Amino acid sequence: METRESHVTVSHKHHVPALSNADADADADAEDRRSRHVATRIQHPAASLARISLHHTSQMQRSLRLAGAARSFATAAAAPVSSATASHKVVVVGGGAAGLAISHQLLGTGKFKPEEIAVVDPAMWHNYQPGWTLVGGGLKTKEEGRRRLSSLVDKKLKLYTSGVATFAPEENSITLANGDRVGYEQLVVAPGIQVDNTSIKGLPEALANPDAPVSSIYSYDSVDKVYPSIKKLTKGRAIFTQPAGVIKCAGAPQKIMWLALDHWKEAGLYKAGGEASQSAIQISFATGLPTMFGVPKYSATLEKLRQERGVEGLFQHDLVAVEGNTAVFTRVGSEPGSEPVRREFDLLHVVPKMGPHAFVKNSPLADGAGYVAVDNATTQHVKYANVWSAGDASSLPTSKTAAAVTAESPVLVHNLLLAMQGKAPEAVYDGYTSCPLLTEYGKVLLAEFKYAGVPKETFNKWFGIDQAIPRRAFYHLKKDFFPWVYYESMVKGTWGGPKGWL
Ligand code: UQ1
Repeated sequence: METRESHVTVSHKHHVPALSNADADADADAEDRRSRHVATRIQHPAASLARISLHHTSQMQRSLRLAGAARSFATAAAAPVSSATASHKVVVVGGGAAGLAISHQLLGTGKFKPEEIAVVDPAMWHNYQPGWTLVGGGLKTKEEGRRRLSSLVDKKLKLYTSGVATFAPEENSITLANGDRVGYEQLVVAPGIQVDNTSIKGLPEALANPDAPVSSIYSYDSVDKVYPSIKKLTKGRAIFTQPAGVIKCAGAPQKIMWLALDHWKEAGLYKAGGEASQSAIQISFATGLPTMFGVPKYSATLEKLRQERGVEGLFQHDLVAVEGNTAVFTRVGSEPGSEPVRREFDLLHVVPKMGPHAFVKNSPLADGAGYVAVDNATTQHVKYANVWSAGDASSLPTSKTAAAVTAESPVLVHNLLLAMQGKAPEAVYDGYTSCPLLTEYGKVLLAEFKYAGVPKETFNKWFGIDQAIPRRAFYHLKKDFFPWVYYESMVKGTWGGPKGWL
């Protein structure tokens, strides 16, 4: 039913959305992992990141009608200058994981009247991006992880469905793509980041070509190409890439590789171990980074797995182009003008470069890299005391994940409420983030760490468990519990991640 979609590129992102109850079925025991390759549905997160999909199917049209009215999805295109200037106590830019968690946590304090808090997001869909790895592994479908954004926004919040055109922090207002100006007392900027398929030459065409064995779990459109291409491969070279630079969920590029490896192993096409070189399929991990993972503790485990499983490591290799069946990499740190490395592939899984939306990057709120410049501890803007940011769009120097949002949001909310009373921020974010890293079907290494890559393991604290060891219980957290708690609780503002329910 998902047919072609016209993408309206919008400023916003969206984020993490999620899986649903439907995935409560599934797995339980170790033995039936094969059957679990069958997609149930879930889904994806990232999708919305930077774009929105308007489905032109009749089903969609019906849904739109049911929803009341089609949204405008206006982009920054010529917008009439006009309209009433509205004003709110708090304006939250972004209806992704951070924007929804924060606006509903604020609402949940009982301190706000209807429409005193507004959410701005032109996206029709909210996606559970952490579920996209599972879709790529054939464990869920992409449709099951998304929700209509309007269905996730409490009726007591005002929802603006036009994107942001500009920020005017000196005037305490923003301008929407449709020309409306919206004023605020406090502003939360959480529109996420965008996944830039055009950052790799030839990638958009290769992804769109059903015959090209090139796919990516990083966007809604391409995520359902991943598992079929894994299943289709019976011999040859499979390359999985990770770019240099900041991406969402830095573990995902290898999660999908570990699932594919496991699939091929089960199918008798890959011999993990000393005989890997004689396998029908050869696997390479080509990453812009110098190691398997940014945190030494987990990197050690993952590097050991890589070697044991016979996966070739192409470190500091940054994919720049896809030319037919050849992947072209620049060597990170090499002299300008150096010859690129060219590798032929029979399957290529690509993670494109990512970065801030232009409307954030080109605004007075951005730091040099284009992220919203906030204090690492308080989430308050470094220059404008009534501006806050969390989630992927923020400058918070941690790994960009939904787990990070669970810890950032209560800190932001607490400090914003203090600011409304004229008080200084006191809550502190320690950089907590997490990466539930699938190492095979049925096993997850649960990386959890704070600033500077220092491990902060929830289950180690409570039960003395070393989370660098891949475990089945963590797999169920990843596959069943997180998706469930995400839609059931996190986007409603009642989930504090490792702290449990708020
Ligand atoms: C979490 O709360 C969450 O969101 C629902 C995730 O995301 C998808 C996570 O990956 C993690 C690790 C958490 C943190 C929660 C616990 C219980 C460790």
